[in-house]
Amino acid sequence: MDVLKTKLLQVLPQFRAKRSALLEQYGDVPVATVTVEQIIGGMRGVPSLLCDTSSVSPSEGLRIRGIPILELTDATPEEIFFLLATGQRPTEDERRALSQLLTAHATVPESVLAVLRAMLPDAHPMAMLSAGLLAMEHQSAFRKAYEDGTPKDQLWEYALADCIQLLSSITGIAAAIYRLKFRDGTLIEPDPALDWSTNFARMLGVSDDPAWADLVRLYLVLHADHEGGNVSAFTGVTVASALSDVFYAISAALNGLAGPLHGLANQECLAFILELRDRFGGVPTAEQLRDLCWERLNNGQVIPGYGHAVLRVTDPRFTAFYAFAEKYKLDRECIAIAKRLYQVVPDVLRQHGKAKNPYPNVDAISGSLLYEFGMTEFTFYTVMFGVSRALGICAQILFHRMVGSAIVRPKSVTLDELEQMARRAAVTT
Ligand code: CMX
Repeated sequence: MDVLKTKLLQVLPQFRAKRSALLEQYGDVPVATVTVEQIIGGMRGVPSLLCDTSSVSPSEGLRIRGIPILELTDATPEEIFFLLATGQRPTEDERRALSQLLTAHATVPESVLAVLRAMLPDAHPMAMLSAGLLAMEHQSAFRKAYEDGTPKDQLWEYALADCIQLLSSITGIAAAIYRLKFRDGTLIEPDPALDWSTNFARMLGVSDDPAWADLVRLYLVLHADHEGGNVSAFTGVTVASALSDVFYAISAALNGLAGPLHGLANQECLAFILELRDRFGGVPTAEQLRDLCWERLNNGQVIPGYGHAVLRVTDPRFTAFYAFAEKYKLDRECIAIAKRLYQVVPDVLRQHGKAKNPYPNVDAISGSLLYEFGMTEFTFYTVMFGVSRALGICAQILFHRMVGSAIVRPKSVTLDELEQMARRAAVTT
């Protein structure tokens, strides 16, 4: 039995007992209210989803299973996945065993390569990643188990098998997309002796610098999960709640991550930084940046990499990347511009007065680091994000299958119904 399944079997009774006790003791206790503004405004802040893998607080940012992300910056992505899924950090033996599992299928099947090759030259790398995962769906152990009538409380075991298969393939698929689209089309074979992220760094073939492999590791750690309410996690978990398998669910999640207000923001952010570099012939002064930011805001454009739906402080993941740049003394133009923007933008956004959070999110610097090492094709950046986020969404789906969560089905209301509800509520309050 694989190392993760062994641990999950140990923690499964606790997960189920905790959920059942909550339902039994407090099932009908109201814990929140919802305003008209929240219903119209993307359900912002409504506590209506269960996500045990991670949490994001406005004042502190991301915690993975209760551990602040800044305490996990030396971990490998395998450790993070183990922690997300089980709630416990792995021992060294467990980490190594999981690493072997996750690198076992990094060679991309010919059938998947054929799909990638058949896509048009202007296909976005995210569309290719999503399609590549769908092309693997026929392998789903979960779908087969469901069709065979496996009892619902055992389905999680097959979801786990799919997660391992998907995660061990996604690095190879992503690297293949990069090589096919942006390099000479030759693929670099995985090395089974290397761990998940080092293999990914190697298969991309961007740089031999050990700092590059360290950056890919950190990138995959920092983007792995960000609770359950963001577009990609919510989408993935919702699709899986219909008992669609993990290949369908992660492919759907990636389609949401591809949006410019979500995962694509890192691409937009680097485009912004390059625009600044080209316009000012290098690193602009603080004054020039301030003027340019106001110009954008006055044109109704956002400042990419700044603001957040939940956070109200500098994103700790930005802080971790910033520290990485300092550690490796990375100070070429893009990083220098990202750092200078950090000195300027929060004040500008505060004065502008619209954004609830004037501070940087992770995207404000992540792309500049990739660019520094020679990954200059920024339409690929969201694929890097997607490979990482697949860890968290897989862990979230696993949790829901383990505890037997219901299909997601909130109630929608029409504008007229909402108006009537609001009128009635206004009279009684
Ligand atoms: N620049 C300019 N205006 C901004 C802004 C920014 N960086 N961030 C927020 N605002 C504006 C919003 O557009 C909104 O304006 P309207 O009322 O005219 O629609 C207003 O401020 C209030 O927005 P908010 O409540 O502070 O932020 P939201 O929760 O609506 O949106 C986010 C959050 C991230 C989409 C938004 O801050 C944004 O567009 N940022 C730039 C893009 C970005 O960096 N995205 C990456 C997010 C990380 C991720 O999810 O992956």
